[in-house]
Amino acid sequence: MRALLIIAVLLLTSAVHSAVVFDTLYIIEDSIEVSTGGKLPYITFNRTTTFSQTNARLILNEGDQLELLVVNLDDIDHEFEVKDQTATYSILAGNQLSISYTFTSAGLFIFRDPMNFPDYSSVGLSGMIVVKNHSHSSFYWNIKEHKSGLNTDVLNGGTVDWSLYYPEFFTINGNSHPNINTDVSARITGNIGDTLILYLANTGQSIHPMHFHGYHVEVLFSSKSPQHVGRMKDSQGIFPSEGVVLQLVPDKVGEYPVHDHNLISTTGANLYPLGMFTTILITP
Ligand SMILES: [Cu+2]
Repeated sequence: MRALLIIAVLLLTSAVHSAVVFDTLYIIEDSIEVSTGGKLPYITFNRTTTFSQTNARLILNEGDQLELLVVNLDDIDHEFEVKDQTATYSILAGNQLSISYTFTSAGLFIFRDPMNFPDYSSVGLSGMIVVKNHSHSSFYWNIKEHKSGLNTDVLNGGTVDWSLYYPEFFTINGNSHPNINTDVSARITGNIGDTLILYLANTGQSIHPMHFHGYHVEVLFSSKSPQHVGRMKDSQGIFPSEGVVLQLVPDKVGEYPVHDHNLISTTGANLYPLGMFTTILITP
């Protein structure tokens, strides 16, 4: 009886905090501008029918039920999945599909097109679902690298030889240095003693060891290596398809660099510094 009562209370508590969230993602093919000024063919999940260089992110609270409509505005058939969930859905060119998900635990989850993986995911079709259990200032990094010829091959229906993958461009939310610092959702800003939460999704195919100068961060979540939770780090390697949540509590003022410690990732077409390089800005 007592156990039943506890279960009833738990159900009631979760019902109070959770909500049904309706959202739509539009699959749109276009191109993004790379750091050297050229264009790269690209497909993204967008929040509206207008193409955006930044992939969509969906922000939920723990326990929320997501009612998601995915609309394929591309002339190519696509698929949809949330990584680590078993179901994969086919969405033919010009069609749409409603999908329901419930996220019972906080963290970071990658959604993507798994068709011919990693081809379509790598040309842009991968975004993040953030599931929160806090109200702290939060920052979001969809980190990715790009090889221009590969994107052209995928979009033309050609085959890709991944053994020849030497990416040339490196982005956070579709931007490279110095434009990352103008993305207020990406640039870490705050005051001494704040609790700042950083959500990182690696939607590329390379490992990205991110180095935080000036401060240490605590690992709150890793989809790949949960044993890292609780560790204090100044560098955190993010593996392909991994979602990581980090917490930064600044202890001093200043502007400090954050960059990918694999230094090719701080370049664009071999020019430095045009890649994954940004700064943290902390004020009193
Ligand atoms: Cu460094």
